Amino acid sequence: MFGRQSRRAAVGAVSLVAVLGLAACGSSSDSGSGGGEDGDLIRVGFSQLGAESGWRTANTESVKASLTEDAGFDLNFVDAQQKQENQIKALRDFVAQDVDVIAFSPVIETGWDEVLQEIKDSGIPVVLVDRTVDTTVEDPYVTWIGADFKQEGTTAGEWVEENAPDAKIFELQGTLGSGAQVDREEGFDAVVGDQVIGKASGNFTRAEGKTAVEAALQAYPEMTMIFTHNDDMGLGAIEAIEAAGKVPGEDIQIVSVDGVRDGLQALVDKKFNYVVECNPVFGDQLAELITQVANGEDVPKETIVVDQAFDQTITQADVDARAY
Ligand code: GZL
Repeated sequence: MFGRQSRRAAVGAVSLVAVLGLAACGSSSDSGSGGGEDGDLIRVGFSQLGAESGWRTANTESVKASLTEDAGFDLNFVDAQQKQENQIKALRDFVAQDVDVIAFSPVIETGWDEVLQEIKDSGIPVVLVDRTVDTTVEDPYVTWIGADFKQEGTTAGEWVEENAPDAKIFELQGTLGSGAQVDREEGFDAVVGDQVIGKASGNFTRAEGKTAVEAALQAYPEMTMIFTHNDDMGLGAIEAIEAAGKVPGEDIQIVSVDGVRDGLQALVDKKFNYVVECNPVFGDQLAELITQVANGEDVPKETIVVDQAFDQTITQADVDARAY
């Protein structure tokens, strides 16, 4: 596959073609799956942020199921256990290995300038996955695939505005500084921020979500609703609410994001009231993007993964039929 020298040459050639105004000579990779133009495996370094939630587990399963050797990939998949320093180390290792493409889901938006510049200097293209980055590095990645987090927050807020206009809301935030937390909060608060009485982070995990809600129940006895940035923290909230002798979904309503199986089961069980999906199953779309990037083809700057939303009309059959 491309070595760094040929990658730089390839980039130069495309730029030259663009300047001369000649028709782009994008290759027509007929594979539709992985495999570089020369038939070699595409060597991919993937830094996954962790295994903190049902969403992340489903996303990892989808990525691994698509980036297989049979599909034309040589995948080096590294789990960072939600630690940025582990991701930065993995990214530097991928540069040292001179992989063809680097893909990663950044645990938080900031702190990547140095390593993104090192990757850019190496000529290895970056495909950003799921989470977003806030960096001073110019043009740090070729393409991003993920969900519209701000819209997810807006959708949740609009349901609250329509169905619980007097709710006193505790906002259970995801990992502070992550794109998902920042944007969901922005979308939700723009609609019903005046109903939010308190906020705290549960770091997208069930255990930390439970701990945060145990404290919130003491601090905000007037609370009638929790908006949780993911299902896993919401499931921890259910445990805390029930331990306090209250009824989740009634005494304290729960609006959530993700739509993983356990979250939708809580909706069927009437312990959640509304769930906005954030679809983690986009491995095939990612594989296609990585193939196009490796082959030097033009790709869209972003690919939005389509979401839907669920209320308590969802049935057990609906939940049983879902892929994740
Ligand atoms: C969203 C993703 C978030 C999920 C959480 O695309 O980054 O991270 O909502 C996960 O469940 O931890």
